Amino acid sequence: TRVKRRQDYKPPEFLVDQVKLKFILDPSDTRVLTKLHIRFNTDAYGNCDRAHFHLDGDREVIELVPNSLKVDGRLLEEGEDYDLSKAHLIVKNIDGSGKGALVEFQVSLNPSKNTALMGLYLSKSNFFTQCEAEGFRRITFFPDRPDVMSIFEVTLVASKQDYPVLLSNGDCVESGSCSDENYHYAVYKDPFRKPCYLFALVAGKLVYLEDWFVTMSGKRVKLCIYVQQGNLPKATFAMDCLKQAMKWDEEQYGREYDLNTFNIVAVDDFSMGAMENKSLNIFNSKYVLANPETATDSDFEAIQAVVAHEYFHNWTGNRVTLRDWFQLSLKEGLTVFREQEFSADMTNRTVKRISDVMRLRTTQFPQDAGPMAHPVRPESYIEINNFYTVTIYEKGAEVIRMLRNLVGPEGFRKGCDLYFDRYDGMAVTCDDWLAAHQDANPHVDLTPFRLWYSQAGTPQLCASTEYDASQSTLHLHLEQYLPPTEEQPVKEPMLIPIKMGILDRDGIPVMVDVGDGSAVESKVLNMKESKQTFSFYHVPPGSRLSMLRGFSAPVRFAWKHDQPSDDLTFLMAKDKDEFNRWDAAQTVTLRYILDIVRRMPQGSLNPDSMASLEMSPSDDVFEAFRMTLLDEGLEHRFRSTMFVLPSELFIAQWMKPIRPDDIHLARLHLKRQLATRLSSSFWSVLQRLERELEGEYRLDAESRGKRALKNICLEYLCCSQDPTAVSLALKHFRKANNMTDALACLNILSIYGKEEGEMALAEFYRKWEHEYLVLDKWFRVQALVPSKDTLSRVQNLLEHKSFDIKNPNNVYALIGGYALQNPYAFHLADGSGYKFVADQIRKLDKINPQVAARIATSFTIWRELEPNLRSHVKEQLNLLFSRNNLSRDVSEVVGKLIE
Ligand code: HT7
Ligand code: ZN
Repeated sequence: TRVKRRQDYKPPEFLVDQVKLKFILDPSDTRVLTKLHIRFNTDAYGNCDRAHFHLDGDREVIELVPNSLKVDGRLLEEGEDYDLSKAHLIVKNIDGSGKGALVEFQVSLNPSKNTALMGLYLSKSNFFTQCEAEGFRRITFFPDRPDVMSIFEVTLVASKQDYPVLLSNGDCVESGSCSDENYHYAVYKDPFRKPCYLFALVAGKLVYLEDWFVTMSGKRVKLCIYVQQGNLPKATFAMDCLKQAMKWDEEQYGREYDLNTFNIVAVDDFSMGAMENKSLNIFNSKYVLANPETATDSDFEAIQAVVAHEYFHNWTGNRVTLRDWFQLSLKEGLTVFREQEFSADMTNRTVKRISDVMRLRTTQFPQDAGPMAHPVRPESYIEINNFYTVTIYEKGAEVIRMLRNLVGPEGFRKGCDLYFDRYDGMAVTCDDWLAAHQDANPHVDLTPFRLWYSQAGTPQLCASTEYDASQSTLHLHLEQYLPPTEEQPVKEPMLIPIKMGILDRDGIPVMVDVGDGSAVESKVLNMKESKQTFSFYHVPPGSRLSMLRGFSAPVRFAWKHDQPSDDLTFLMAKDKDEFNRWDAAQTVTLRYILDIVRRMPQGSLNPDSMASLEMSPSDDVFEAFRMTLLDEGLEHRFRSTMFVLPSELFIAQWMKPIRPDDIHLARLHLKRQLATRLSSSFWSVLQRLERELEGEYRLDAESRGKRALKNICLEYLCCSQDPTAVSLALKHFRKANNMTDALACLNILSIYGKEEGEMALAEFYRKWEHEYLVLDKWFRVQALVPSKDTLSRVQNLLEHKSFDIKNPNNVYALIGGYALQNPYAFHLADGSGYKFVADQIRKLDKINPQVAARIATSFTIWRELEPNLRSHVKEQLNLLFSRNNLSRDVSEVVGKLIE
């Protein structure tokens, strides 16, 4: 298998100025007539006499129609004038003077066989495309790389009756009936040059919701969301989000939309969230369709985020695109960052930050610490589809956030303006991005910052303090350490911005005075060395530090000597930085859970012995949680988030070797203790919120916060094995007028109820049997039950008539839920969970390798597991790897895991 390396980049030999495509659409025999106006790249290579033009083409799915290949009208002969290999078409001896040539050919495809959902495929009998990253080569022969940018003109021809809607990028410039009256056609022109990964077409029976947006310069843009018949009312929320995003991008970045139409199309079969094809975004239907009965509050928030993300790509990704796929984070990290800020402005800034950080710490940190670690700008890959990772996306966004903090909001805006100005219409690199910011901010030296792009791994930051009472001076000693990774055995110290503050013993902020004449409530320390000391003056005795406020850098922070729990409960109650109040709660609970696990010999914890376990957090911990729960001055949503204990995957990062069962049981023990000790407070908050939420469902932020807090109270009460609470959950489940409450109760009942859980699951299925997106929730809830019996339930559900293994959403809900999000059920002592997942990976690999490879990442932490589990995983990985015909996707992941 060929490894691609960043340092091997060479500009394309031929450029394609214009692409004309004509699709004659048919489910099993689609014809694509391709005309390419090409020219030798004299800018990069000067003049030459003749050169070979290399086109990518996946010959497993596309076939060159015999006698169709011509250059400047001359029919070419195979062998003599062109060669075909498994993945290429090479047209020989094209003029190299830069004068240009017209290459024409026809290919045939069978979309009905395309289960990989890459290239042209069918979903519910409609045609869709997905070209990022390398799907265009499954549609026609083409130099399939992002630095070849062309003007596209696309003609679609299809049966009028079966495909009344015909869409492609840009504006429809012509349409009508064909000579055979059963067929019609539409011609689309996109005036912007674009790489082929942004090409899209859609054809089928769809209806649309229409609206308008007037841009800042007064241009009227037509907005359409296409869905299947019957789903129109579910598209209104996404439409509102789109308009919010368009306005926000104008206000925050001065970016205006550039075409007359913007279309979104929803599809049920899609490997990822959505795709930013120029003016024709294609979305996984779960990020478009919503109403309160079928979608939860979190679904609504996810829709808002994804609609905005794809829209923002119009500038960050489309207008300014990538030179090569190693630069993927240039568009993805930046666009995630833009979406995070948009969502923070639209919802609750602290809660959004907390949920983004939770995700980073639960999924990206383990990736960065294991065999799948890679830098934000990778150096090599085998299959680019494997690099749509939390590191590229979420860590990439953290890097942008640090950059903005480093140059300040105005400096950042100047840097962005320069970036868009300088590189509009070009295919560029992360270095170009940094160069724009450096040039816009000459007073800041960004050189040390560059390491964030090139070094993999999560820096560990260790702190200790020394207080000099005679001078009222506090010395903060910091040490950073970046563990070596396979590709980078020696790492350099990073530039780590640490936002911090000081609180006196009453919790009043102490002005941070580092002796530079400024005194501020919150200060950013820019740590550059591997060891560094910062001194603070005029610090009263008994003061405490609040470190890494707002999670100002993606690092693992720890004090050299554990903070006493009363320091943490003090911060929970008093920190001016709400994020750090939450983080203090995470630390206090994490420490307690780890304490139990470390003190108990392996295997001594079991579900029955937990009740008699004589360990308990100190009273001040319970009190701090009680105060938070009852504090009416805090937003409901924030209060509910404070009660989300650190996830099992996060806890595992602090334990070696990992004992998943013990982590689960210790966490459950803490949850039960909190539930029992705070029971009357949970009841009173719950009852009050029940009253307040009575009546019609409302989607506003305040009501969403109330529902979140109400449902977490109910969850704790059920966790304390209070039978009244379980009956109440069943009652709530039955009378719920919205999916948020119904699903929360279903979840609670399936975990803490007995027959109530089974009843609720059966009732839920009967009610939603015909709602595909709701059934996904039903599959996921069952996959997430933390029980040793979950495996057999998941196995049975695979055979369920509503489950379709070809549908990625179904797979992620059931198999992904089990393997990636339910450690207690997945890590079974006899290894049967691993065998099951490995079997599914083999099956999925034949259908959709990209999805199979994602499921395979469930083994990322296997080397850290306790020996028995480790040996079971190893056996499965070896078996998987020994198999012939694995896709590049799965073999790259499994190969890295066993390396
Ligand atoms: N840029 C999009 C990436 C994407 C994708 C990649 C591989 C295979 C299928 C895919 N669908 C979408 C998504 C985004 O970040 O906006
Ligand atoms: Zn994206």
